[in-house]
Amino acid sequence: MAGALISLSQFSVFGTFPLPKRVTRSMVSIRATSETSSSTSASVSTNVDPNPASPASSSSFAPPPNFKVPEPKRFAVRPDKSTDVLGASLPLIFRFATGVFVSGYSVSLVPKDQFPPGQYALEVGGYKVKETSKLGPRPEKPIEIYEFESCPFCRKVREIVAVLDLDVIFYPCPRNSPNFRPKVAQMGGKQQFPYMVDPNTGISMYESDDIIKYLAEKYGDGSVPLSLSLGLLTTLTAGFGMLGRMGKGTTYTPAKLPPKPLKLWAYEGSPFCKLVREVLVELELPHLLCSCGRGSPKRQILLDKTGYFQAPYLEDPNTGIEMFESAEIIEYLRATYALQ
Ligand SMILES: N[C@@H](CCC(=O)N[C@@H](CS)C(=O)NCC(=O)O)C(=O)O
Repeated sequence: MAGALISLSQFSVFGTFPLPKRVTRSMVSIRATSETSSSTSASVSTNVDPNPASPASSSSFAPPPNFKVPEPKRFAVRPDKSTDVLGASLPLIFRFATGVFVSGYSVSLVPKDQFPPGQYALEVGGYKVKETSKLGPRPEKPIEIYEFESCPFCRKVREIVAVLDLDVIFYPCPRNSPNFRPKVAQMGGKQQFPYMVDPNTGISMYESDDIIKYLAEKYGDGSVPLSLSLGLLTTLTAGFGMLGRMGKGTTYTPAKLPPKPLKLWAYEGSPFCKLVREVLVELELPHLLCSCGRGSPKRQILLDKTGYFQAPYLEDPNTGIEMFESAEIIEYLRATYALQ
């Protein structure tokens, strides 16, 4: 837990705008919209080469008029989203739930009345499900990954990110996108995805299997889960799993590039989180993924911060919006950032 707290405290989006604890009514808040980008977010800034799509200042972003954050509804599917959620659940089957559980995951059932109040746990009948995991060394700065949602090689890397419970800044590189695709070519010599940069070691690399091995060795116990070690079969199942989404998260939708990365509490195995990620990628919105798979100590951090745990949870330092609920997050992102 301490490790997770340390790794998160460096981000200005986390430290600068604390939410009141135990918000029970709306569980979300809207902050002032006139922030400038002069805070200490240098390590996660989205600045890229000045070009037509260079980032606008924070003050040019505002939530849609009369925007209201919704109440969280755990495991509830908005009726118009049932097909989407079903399609986004397909990888759970093809990928044997890889990306749901953090490494070393274990559970124990504790009678409800013996469970410490305020501690995160699922409730089943009269019991609390206590979930634990075993994490490796924590990176001081978030890993940076350039990728896009519908790519099976990228999915494999996102799965190990969830397994290792890593925080990652994702720089989306959908087809025809103007900013981070060219940046990858500049940095590594070609447009191939995923591409990883570890600012803690100065190491950068292409090749999903090499990235997976590197991350597991550096930030895990060195072992790669079997489901990520099967070569072509791993890649094929990652690809088949995404058929239900028909290429969503592949192509760029013209959008405004904000100066600060958004922050998304999410994990690869959650279909609700996947739907939000697709839109972040299509709009080419850089985002700090705060990994919170089953067994992640960060579930407790989000619970302490908002009084509730549910993924996805979005924090947008460009507008001050903080919210649960995938369907409404998607609408918010499109209304705030899309140009068409
Ligand atoms: N209606 C919500 C449902 C989100 C949801 O239920 N997410 C699950 C993960 S797939 C969750 O947070 N479960 C709570 C838990 O695991 O404790 C949405 O669309 O965002």
